Amino acid sequence: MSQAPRRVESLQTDKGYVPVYTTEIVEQPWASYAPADHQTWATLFRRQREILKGRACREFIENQERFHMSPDAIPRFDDLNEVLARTTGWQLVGVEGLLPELTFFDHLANRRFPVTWWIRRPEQIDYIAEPDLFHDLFGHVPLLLNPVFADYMEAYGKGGVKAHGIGAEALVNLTRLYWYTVEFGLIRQDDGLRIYGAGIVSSKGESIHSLESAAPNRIGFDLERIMRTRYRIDTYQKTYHVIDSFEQLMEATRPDFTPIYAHLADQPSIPAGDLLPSDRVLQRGTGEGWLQDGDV
Ligand code: HBI
Ligand code: FE
Repeated sequence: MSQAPRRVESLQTDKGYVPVYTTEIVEQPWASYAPADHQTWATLFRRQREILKGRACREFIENQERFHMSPDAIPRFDDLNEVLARTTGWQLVGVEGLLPELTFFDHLANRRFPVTWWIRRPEQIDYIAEPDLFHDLFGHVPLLLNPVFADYMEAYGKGGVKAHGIGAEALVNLTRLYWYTVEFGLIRQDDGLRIYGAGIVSSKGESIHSLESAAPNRIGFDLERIMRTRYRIDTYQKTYHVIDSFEQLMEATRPDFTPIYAHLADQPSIPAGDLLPSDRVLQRGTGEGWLQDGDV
């Protein structure tokens, strides 16, 4: 049994945290999780599943069931990988935390999803700035069973590897796309507006805010508009982008992005809370509670 890894604490600052940025793969030390770790998983799992009834897209809940995810214990990566291997071919790999972008893109391009091996401490149960095991496993993994979304994630990774060769502007555009879809995306389904973004489904407050608050804008998905839209890391989103289907997302990422980056290079970025006359507006937000600085 390899020595259980020890969590490398990232530097917590008043601006959030300084990512550790490691690249190596870490075996999930399932046997060394403490009872408190399983209890944290159970508390977060039960709370989010309750809040997400009627709020998460149907594929999200269905796929958690297919993975047999439960509050009883932190899922084993090996068990989840068996399900993934016989469905969409994705595999989970344990990591310490945030990866350098190119490493992250390369994993996605090869159908490997990096999952942080440690779970937040009890005192961090309501909020943790960096992605922990709960965010990755509970939030990101279920949709990897959806064939179209699984294809999108691979295409995104391949696009990221290419963008890394093109330059920083292309990377910013691509990071915004990930942010407003994979992390904070909404989808319009026949029973109404639903959540698919991992950053939302793993957050108690934002699961409610994203769908029910009058404060944020909600606009129809537009690839180039998203790539120009700045975002905030430390608060709820000012604007949520709504897709009509995962097929729409996959179709949007089929073309080569190189000409899109060139076309966007001389267009100004869009502040996170602004609306454009060309937007398909589902809700014009009141902007209540917005901070006026700090979007990237
Ligand atoms: N690393 N482990 C991990 N998980 C992420 O979601 C992640 C990352 N590195 C970079 C990153 N996300 C974002 O910058 C992507 O937009 C690339
Ligand atoms: Fe994430």
